[in-house]
Amino acid sequence: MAEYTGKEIVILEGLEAVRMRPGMYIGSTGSRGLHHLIWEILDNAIDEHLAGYCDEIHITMQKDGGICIEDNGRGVPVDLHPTQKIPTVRVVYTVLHAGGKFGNAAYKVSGGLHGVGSSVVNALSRKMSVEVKRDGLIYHDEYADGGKPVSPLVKGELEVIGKCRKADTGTKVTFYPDPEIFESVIFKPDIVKKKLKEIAYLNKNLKLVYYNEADEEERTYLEEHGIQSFVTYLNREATPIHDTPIYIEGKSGDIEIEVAFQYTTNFTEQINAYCNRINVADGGTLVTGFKTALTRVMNQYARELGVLKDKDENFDGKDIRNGIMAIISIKHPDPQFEGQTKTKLGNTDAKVAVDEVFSAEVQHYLDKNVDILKKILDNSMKSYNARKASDKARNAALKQLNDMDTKSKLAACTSKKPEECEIYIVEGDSAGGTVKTARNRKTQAVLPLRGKILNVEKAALEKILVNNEIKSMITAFGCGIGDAFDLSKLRYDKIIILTDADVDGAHISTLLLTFFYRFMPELIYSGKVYRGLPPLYKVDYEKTAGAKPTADDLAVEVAGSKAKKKGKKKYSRYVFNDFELEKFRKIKGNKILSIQRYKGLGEMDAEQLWETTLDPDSRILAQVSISDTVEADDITTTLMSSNVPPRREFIMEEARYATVDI
Ligand code: 28G
Repeated sequence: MAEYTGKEIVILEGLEAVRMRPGMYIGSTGSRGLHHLIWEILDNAIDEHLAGYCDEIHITMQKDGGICIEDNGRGVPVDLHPTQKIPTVRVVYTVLHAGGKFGNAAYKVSGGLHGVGSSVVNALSRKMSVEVKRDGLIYHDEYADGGKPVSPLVKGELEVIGKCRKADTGTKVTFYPDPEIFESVIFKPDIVKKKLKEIAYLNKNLKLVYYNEADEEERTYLEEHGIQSFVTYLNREATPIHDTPIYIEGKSGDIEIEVAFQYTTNFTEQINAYCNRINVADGGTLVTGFKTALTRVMNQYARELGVLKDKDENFDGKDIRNGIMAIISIKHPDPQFEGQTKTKLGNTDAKVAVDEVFSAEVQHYLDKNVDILKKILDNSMKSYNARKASDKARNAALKQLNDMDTKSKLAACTSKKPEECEIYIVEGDSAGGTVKTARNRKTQAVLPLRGKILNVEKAALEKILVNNEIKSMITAFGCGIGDAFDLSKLRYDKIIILTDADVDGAHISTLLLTFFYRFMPELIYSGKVYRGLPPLYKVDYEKTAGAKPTADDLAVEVAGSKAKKKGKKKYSRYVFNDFELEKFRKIKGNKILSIQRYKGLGEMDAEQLWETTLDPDSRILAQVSISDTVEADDITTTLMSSNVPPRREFIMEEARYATVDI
């Protein structure tokens, strides 16, 4: 585009604002933000599906780093936009917040983190092209350097680059994320595939075709049974107590409700909720409606069938949800997302609607499937009895927790100000000992753990609560567990898991994360949990003639006066994994003198340990986060199952790349 008119400058300023503060629009410029670009474009295609015009979306990860998404919807309108006086397509892709929906919130139902739409993706791309098939013609528009149009307009209209059948309609978008904006512009196939799978479950009969040019992998995601199959999938490592997930659907006013649930022999409950396909991780009214209805209906059955003898006895909601895996998905015309992260649904009418539809329909189902009803009640009864029996044991255990400080191996820090304190949870007594010597006693506490810790996914609550390792942690943190959890009582600003950089270490750290995730999830959600990343190697090296040291090269003293006279300098570097070591070997100008491989933390001396894992100025910590509930639970189940191969695979990957998400 040669010259800009006044209006176009305003548009470009809008996109420039996105480039100035990408985080405000897509969350981050890291991997999450990068992938968010795909979700944002996908969302628009899904909206077209929800509007009833699109049943197939193709997603191609191109060899050249681009992502191509194509839908068979109506195609973004190409006509002149009434107020902007340029083709609507160009408005959609260059005007901030237009997003194709022009502020019509009810229209946009599939959602996204910010719902900011296509122009944001364009603003953050070095190149983007759009093809629209409509009325038998193929239109084209292209943008470069953050959304600047590069295609000419012909008499104010979009370029036509070909013809097609009249019935052939749709939108195709190809974009290349801008490396000046993102830390990396490499998309991860696993993340994309996982998302497509979730989208397929939440949008039954929408066909998603994935293709990766790099490895020629092609996959089709199509879930005829939607969330019912989703439950089956999430329960794939568990043992269900009835064959197929129960599926309920119905409408109350203009709120559409779908629920699928299945009981397993696990002791946990999991309810994933979605409003307009947006995961509401903190639940809200739709979850309350489901829980209230389920508790009421099941207690009613229990009394009718004489399962509960005493008229005044009731199952607790928790008894009834023991072992449940449920998905609630509703469509609401005017969703109110609340809370700091906007992940809780606030509409009161959603509670009423879910309660009404669910209780009516589930009774319908259970009246006809009395065998399943009995299995569920039997399961509730087991939980009820265990609860009664364990109340005593639990109280005793909790009481014991309060006066057990002496037994814990905690080496406390002297400061009592949580905002400056950290606790290191260290694998093994010997490493724990070195950390104790090396740490800053004022702010760094150390809790050594002995060997493997209990797998909370597999153990009963009474066992968990009397486990020494677990008791020590609960006491040390000071913030309680479960319902009694109180983040404001946490004694530390950071909880740092420190294990060896090997498979066992990764396993222990996963067991710890699972414990946190199940008993104090807020610790992870609030970003208090970290993993220390101890190096695997120490490399000593020299510079070859002419090579200049960089900021990464740490000079070390050279023994012997001869070497000193010659002006020879030795350097030393910590290397964190094999991949990095390979990279280092390829750097020209370094002559490797020796490589020391640390077998474990225990092999490092206090000074090395301080430098690599304790010193806030030089250590490397990875903050643990949860991408979304589906993924998180998925990984805990994969890891915790007795099915060995997938467990190993994940842990090895963790050990190599030190992935931070769980
Ligand atoms: C391939 C990747 C992403 C899309 C459509 C279809 C329409 C549309 C998109 O309209 C402007 C706002 C409301 C009418 C709507 C087509 C109505 C009639 C559409 C996509 C004008 C946006 N015909 N498909 N936007 N509307 N697919 N896929 O982005 O008033 S965006």
